[in-house]
Amino acid sequence: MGSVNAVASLAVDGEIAILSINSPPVNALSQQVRAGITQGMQQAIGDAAIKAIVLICEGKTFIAGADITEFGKPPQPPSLIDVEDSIENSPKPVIAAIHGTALGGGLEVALCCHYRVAVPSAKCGLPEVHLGLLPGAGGTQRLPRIVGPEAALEMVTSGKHVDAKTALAASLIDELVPEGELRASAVAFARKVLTEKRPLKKVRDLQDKVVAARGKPEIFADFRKANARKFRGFLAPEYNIRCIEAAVNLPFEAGMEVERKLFTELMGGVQSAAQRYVFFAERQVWKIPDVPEDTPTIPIRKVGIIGAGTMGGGIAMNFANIGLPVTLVETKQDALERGLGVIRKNYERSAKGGRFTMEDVEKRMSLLKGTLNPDELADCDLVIEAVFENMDVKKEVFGKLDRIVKQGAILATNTSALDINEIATAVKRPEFVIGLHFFSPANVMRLLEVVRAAKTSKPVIATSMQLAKKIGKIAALVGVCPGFVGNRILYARQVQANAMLLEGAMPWDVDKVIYDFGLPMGPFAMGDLAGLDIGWNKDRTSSSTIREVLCEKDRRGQKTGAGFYDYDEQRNPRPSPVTEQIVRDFAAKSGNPQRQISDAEILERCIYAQINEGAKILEEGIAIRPSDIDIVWINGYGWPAYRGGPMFYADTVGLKNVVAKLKEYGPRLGAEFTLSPLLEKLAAEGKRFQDLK
Ligand code: T1G
Repeated sequence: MGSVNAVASLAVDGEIAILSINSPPVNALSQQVRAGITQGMQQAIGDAAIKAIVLICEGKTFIAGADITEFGKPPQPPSLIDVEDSIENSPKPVIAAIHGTALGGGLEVALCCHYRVAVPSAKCGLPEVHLGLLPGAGGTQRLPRIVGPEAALEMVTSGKHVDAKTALAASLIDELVPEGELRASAVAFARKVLTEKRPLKKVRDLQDKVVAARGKPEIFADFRKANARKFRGFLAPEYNIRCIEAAVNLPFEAGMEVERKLFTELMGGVQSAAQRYVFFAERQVWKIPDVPEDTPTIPIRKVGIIGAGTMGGGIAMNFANIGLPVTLVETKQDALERGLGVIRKNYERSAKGGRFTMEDVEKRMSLLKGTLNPDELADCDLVIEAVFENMDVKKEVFGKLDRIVKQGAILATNTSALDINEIATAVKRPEFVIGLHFFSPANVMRLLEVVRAAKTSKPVIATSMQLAKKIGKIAALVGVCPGFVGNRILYARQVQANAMLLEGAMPWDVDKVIYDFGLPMGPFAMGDLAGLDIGWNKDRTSSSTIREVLCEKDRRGQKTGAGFYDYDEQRNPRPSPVTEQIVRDFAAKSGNPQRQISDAEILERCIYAQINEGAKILEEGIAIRPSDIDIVWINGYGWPAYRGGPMFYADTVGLKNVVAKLKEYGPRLGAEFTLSPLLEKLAAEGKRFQDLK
C-alpha cells in the first residue's frame, strides 16, 4: 500500500491494514495528519482484502492532541469531526494502538475507534482545560459514556494524564499489550475481533452510565462546590462541567452541539489565548540563546546543602526525591536534628496523603545525611548554600567551600536578593558560581530562578537548567540585580501598595482588588503569611513605617495571630481597627490629601508598576524574553494563568493604555518611579511585548 501523504502511510499484514502517522514531535493533529488519516481510512475501507484497520503512530507518542500552533488560524479541511466520522462509521473494525500519551484530540480520535489497546507505559488524558479549552471533538460526550460522569468530570477539569492500568480499569482501553510489541499485538487483537465477530463498538451509543446519572443534579452541584476554590477565576472548568451535564441529560448529537458552542466561546476568549501563550512560554523558557542544547554538562551524583532551615530542608527534599544523596551541613546539633525532623514530617504527611509509601519515606530519608562537619562536602558535585541573608556570612561560607569542595563542582547560592557577583569574589573559581533561587516551600513551589552571574560558565548554566527539569521545577534563567526578576517586580507593586495606604486606602482595600484580579492573596495578607518581622530588628526599630509599628506591637503576622489583619483560631483574616488607626496616623503625618481610591486605580497602580518594572528588566537583559517574566510570576507568585502573566496582560490591555495611565498617575507613583523607555517606545510604535524577538 505505501505512503498516503507526507505524514501517513498504510501497510498490510494479511487482512489487517496498519495506518501509521509519523509527524514529529508529538503527532499533533495538523491539517496534514487529519488528511492522512481520512485518506488512509478511505483507502483501507475501499480495499476488499482489508478486514480491519489498526491506527498507530511512529515516534515517541500516539497523537498528543490537536495542533495548538494552528489555533486562531482559518480552519483547513478535513476537520477533526470528519476524521472521527471516517473512523467511527467505518464498516471495518478500527483499533487504536496507543503508546506515549494519547491526549486531547488524540484520545478523542481513539474514542472513535471501535477498540483501543495500549502498552503499560502509555497515558491518556484530556488536558484541554490547561489551555483554557475543553475537548471539542466529542471528548466531553464520549468520555462519560465510558468512564461515567463522575470520573469524566475529574478527568476533564484536572486535565490529568491517567496511566494505562487505570485506563484499562475504566474501560478506556480494551487490552494492555507488551511493551515494545504494540504493532504486532494490535494486529493480533484486530484478528481476534474478526475471528470472534465482535461488534463495531461505538462509544457514542453507550448509554448505561449517563442514564444512571440522569436526575441526579447533585453530582454536578457537589463537584462545583468541592472545587470552587481551585477553579476560581478560570472559565474552562465550568464549561467542561456543563458539557458533561449535557452528556448526561441530552442525546449524543444535542450534547455535541452544546460542546461545540462552549468550545467556540472559549477558543475565542482571552483566557484561552493567555493559557495557550503560557503553554508555549513554558517550553520557550528552557531555550537559552547562547547556551545551545549540546553544551556539555557536569554530572551531578552527590549534592551538599549548607543550612538545614526551612529553605535548606525543602531544597534537600528535591534531590532526595530523585534518588540523589544529599549531605546537609549545620552549625549546631539541635538545628540539624530540627531540620531533619521537619523533612521527615513533610515526607510522612505526603505518605499519609497517599502520594507515596512509608517505604519511600525511609528510602528518601536514607539519602539525607546530616553533619556538623563541612569537610564532608568535599566530594559533592553541587553545593547549595541556604544560610542567613547577609553578604559577609555568604562570602565567608563561599570562601570555606572554595577551600573544601573538589574542583569542577558547582557552588550555588539560594540568596533571594543579594549580589551574586559580589558573593563570587569570595572564591577562586567564579565560573562555577551560580544562583539557584528556590521559592518557599522549596519542595513544593515549582519555580526556580537560575541566576547567571557575570562569570558563570555555560556548562554550569546548562547543568543547572537540566537539573531543574530533573527535580520537576520550571526554571527561568535570569541575571543579577536586586531581587532578580520575581522579587524585583514584587517590590515595584509593594511600593504602590504602601503609597496608597498614605493616601486613604486600607490594606484590605488593596488586598481585595488584587485577590479579585485572581492572585491567591494581596500584598498585605502575603506579608502577614510570610511574617512582618523578616529583616526587622527590634533593637534598631524606630516606628518609621506602618510595618515597624505593627511589629513593635507584636503584630508580626499570622504567627502572632495579628499583623495587618486580626486572625481567628482558623487563621481567617478580618480587617483590624488597630491597624486602621496606625494607617490613619501615618497617612495624616504624610500630609497627603486623603481620598477614596477607586479599585481601578488600586489595580492599575499595582499591576502597571509591575509591568513597567518588567520592561526595565528586559531593557537590562536580566530576563531573556517577556514570557520568561510571565513564567516566573505564574509559577512563583500565583499570577493566574488565565491572565497569561504581567507582560502578556499588558499586551491585552494595550501598552498605549498602560503608558497613558502611568503618565496620568504621574507623581502619585512616587519619587522613585520612572517610566521604562522600552515600554514607552513599544507603546508609541503600537507594538506588544510579544513582538519582541
Ligand atoms: N500542538 C502543537 N505542538 C505541540 C503540541 C500540540 N498539541 N504538543 C506539544 N507540542 C510541541 C511543543 O511545543 C514542543 O515544541 C514539542 O512539541 C515537544 O513538546 C479538539 C482542542 C505531549 C506530554 O494539551 O502536554 O486537542 O518547543 O517539550 O515534555 O479537543 O507536549 O520543541 O518547538 O512538551 O515530551 C490537547 C500538549 C491539545 C497536549 C510531550 N493536547 N502537549 O511532552 O515535550 S488541544 C495537549 C503536552 C485539543 C481537541 C483540543 C506535551 C506532551 P518545541 P514538549 P514533552
